[in-house]
Amino acid sequence: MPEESDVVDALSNLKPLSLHVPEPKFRPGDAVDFAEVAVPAAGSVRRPDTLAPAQDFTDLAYTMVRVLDEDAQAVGPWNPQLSPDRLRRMLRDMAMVRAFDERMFRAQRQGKTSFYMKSLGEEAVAVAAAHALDDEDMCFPSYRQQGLLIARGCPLVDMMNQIYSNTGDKLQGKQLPIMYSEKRFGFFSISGNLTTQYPQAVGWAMASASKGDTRIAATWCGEGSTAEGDFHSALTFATVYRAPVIFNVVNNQWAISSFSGFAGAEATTFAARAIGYGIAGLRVDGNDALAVYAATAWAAERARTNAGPTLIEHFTYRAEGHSTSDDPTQYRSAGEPTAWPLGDPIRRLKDHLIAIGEWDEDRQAAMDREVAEAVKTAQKDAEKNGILGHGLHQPLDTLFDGVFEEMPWHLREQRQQMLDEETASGRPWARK
Ligand SMILES: Cc1ncc(C[n+]2csc(CCOP(=O)(O)OP(=O)(O)O)c2C)c(N)n1
Ligand SMILES: [Mg+2]
Repeated sequence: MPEESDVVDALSNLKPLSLHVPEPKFRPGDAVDFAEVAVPAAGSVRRPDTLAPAQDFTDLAYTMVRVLDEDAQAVGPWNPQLSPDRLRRMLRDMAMVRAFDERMFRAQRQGKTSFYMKSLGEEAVAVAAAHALDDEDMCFPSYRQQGLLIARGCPLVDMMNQIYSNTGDKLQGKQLPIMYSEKRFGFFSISGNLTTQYPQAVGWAMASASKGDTRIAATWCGEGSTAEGDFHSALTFATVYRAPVIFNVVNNQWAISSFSGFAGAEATTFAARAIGYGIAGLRVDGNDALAVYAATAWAAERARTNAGPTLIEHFTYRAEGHSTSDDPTQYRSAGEPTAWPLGDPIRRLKDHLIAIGEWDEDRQAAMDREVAEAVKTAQKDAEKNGILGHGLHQPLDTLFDGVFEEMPWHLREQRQQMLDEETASGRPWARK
């Protein structure tokens, strides 16, 4: 038996332990060079059968499905062979998202709303997915998939009313601006609590399957959000029951001011999270609308034929701040967005349409004018219902509506007390 003092002596010969703390490559003021980001050639990745067992193509979690090549041609086995009409509609939807973002960002800066979040540079992720899914499929998005609503035809005025929390807001001002809820468009209520949508999507998909329905679920979260426990419990349920669900991880490199390394990106890819669960994993060029479309269509077919869930990592870049409350110049180099090696998703699809003789610069310019005009007109209409601080809010007592089917006695009392106080104060909020 060694003496206790012998053990202490032996340990004292070891090197002290140390922690690895990830550090982003570039900070404000640094020159940016993304040469270390591996970008495989378009068309170089094989496309397995949608019924193949997940363990047969684990390599796809470490490469990148890409369709659009350097000459803007669509190449390789993942080319979804879309009609020019479909390509033009996807292009227009992405342009509409960008125009909408631009205008609502400005509205926030003008004090018309308290908050906004752009999806600049990530438009293909939501828009191409919406085109590849059936309209009846159920989406469980995060706050950066406004492209789903726009591609599914949600009226812009309805989205703006929600952003302004005005009298036209069907959510009665109960949700933070941009946290839409649109049952009509298969768009589940956005939650500010990251990744809660993942287990909800799995539950919905399991219910769809257990009822013998044909609809599948798709959900989205950011790469930072994969660190949440909900992400992992959702994947466990999904693999056990082979739930018909598509998990999208939007790896836009940043989670507010935390870079992707803090969610595990230094050690492996986010698509590789699928492997430990025995789920199909694909890693996709998120700025290539055709690759996003193809991967989503592949995963949808897999889910719809009961072959199980798929996790898709969309490799992209958040070209703007996290939200209007963020200032990215404080923590990352201003050179990053322009140096990003995968380019701009709208420009790439536009170049492709031009390369195949189905588009030109004049039509692009006309389309840009047309979407900007549509957004402007919708904004005028929405502002008739009120903007922040201009009186036309939801009546104060709607605060209590739409939560309980039968309002409990103590809330009825509180509501009455509030109305009495408002009436006594002579302020114009109270409805009755
Ligand atoms: C459970 C929880 N933790 C923290 C936050 C604060 N928060 C809001 S967004 C965000 C960053 C998320 O980054 P990511 O998942 O990469 O998505 P992205 O914003 O890049 O699309 C954080 C930390 C939150 N809303 N909920
Ligand atoms: Mg992110």
